[in-house]
This record gives sequence, structure tokens and C-alpha cells, in this order.
Amino acid sequence: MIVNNHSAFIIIDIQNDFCPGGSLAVKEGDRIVPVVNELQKRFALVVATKDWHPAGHSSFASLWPPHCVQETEGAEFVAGLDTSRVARVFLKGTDMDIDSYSGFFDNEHRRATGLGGYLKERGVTDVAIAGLATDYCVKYSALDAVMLGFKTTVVADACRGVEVREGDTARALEEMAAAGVRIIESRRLLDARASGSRQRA
Ligand code: VGL
Ligand code: ZN
Repeated sequence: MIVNNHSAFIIIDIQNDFCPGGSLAVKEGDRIVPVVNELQKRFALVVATKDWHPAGHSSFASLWPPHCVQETEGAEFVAGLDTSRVARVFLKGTDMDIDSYSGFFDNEHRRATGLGGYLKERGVTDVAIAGLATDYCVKYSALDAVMLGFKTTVVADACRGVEVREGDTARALEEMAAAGVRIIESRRLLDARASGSRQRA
């Protein structure tokens, strides 16, 4: 079962800088917002992450343009995202010298963000993940979730990829599936309640 009392929904980095007009814009990044808002209603527990870099973060020099700098407009959640049900926001990428694609740990697994412990303390066994970007932060969050023992689902159409190289999003989904992540479409979750009640009738 995907949605039960032991399930949590994790919203990854739906921030201005990852949406059209932002400094590290993901194509159609904003298009996932309505479906993410609908999906939230299916879960008793909703948490979110924010990419939250200090100015001059080490990742800006090498791979990425400056993005999601702490306390800037670019680091805020996009305006359309419903945050009223978000129980807690976990910040990632806060250490100057190391990046953190996963919402659970930095890229060398030196330090935890607290997300994994928070979920386990609340008896969460299953997680569903959506957000930005499929080929970076969603992927590494999902792989860490599996590693931590969560039954992990990624809602593919509620995510978009950066696609530094064309095909990265599709490859990321394959990689996640190979690691034991269930990849589904939002319809599976959004239709579940209605079809469930029909089946019981
Ligand atoms: C992300 C690149 C750099 C992401 C964050 O949220 O996927 N990607 N920082
Ligand atoms: Zn970042």
C-alpha cells in the first residue's frame, strides 16, 4: 500500500531559483505545483526540503550558477506551493565546502539533515517523493530513502529534471527503479481513494 498512516510525502526543493525565471531554472519546474498540492492532501504527514546555500557556496564555483542563497527570494518556495500542511522544512547544502543533493545527507554522508530521524521517530515506513530536480535532488533523496529502509515511491510527473545532459531525467528514473524505488504517476495516488471506495462498495 502506498498511502497509509505510516506514509509521508516529501517535497524536494520547489523553490524560485529552480523554476522558470530562476537562476538554475528547471524546464517546466513550476508545472508540478498543482499536482504536488493535490498529492499533499493524500498524506497525513508532509515535509519539505529547501536547498539553502551560504553565499559563495563551493558548488557555485564548479558546477552550478549561484542559486538558493539563504534568505534570498530565489531560495523561497514558489508562490503557488501550498505550505499550510508542511509540518517541517529541512535545509540542505548549508555547509560551505560540501554540496547536498539528498534531503537526508550531504554528498559524502558526513552529516544528516535530520529528515531521516524525524520520519523514523514518527513511525514512518513509506515515503513518496516529488519536486525538483528529478536527476539531482529527487534522485539522491530517493536513493538515500531506500538506503535508510523506507519503502520509497517517486511520483514521476510531480518532478522535473535539470537535464544538464539530455536524457538525464530518464536515466535517473531508471537508476532509481533499479535501486528499488517505485516510480509511479500521480494518477495512481490521486485516483486511489475514489477507486478504493468503488471497490469496497
Ligand atoms: C539541485 C543542483 C544544485 C536540486 C540543487 O535541487 O536538484 N540541483 N542544487
Ligand atoms: Zn544547490
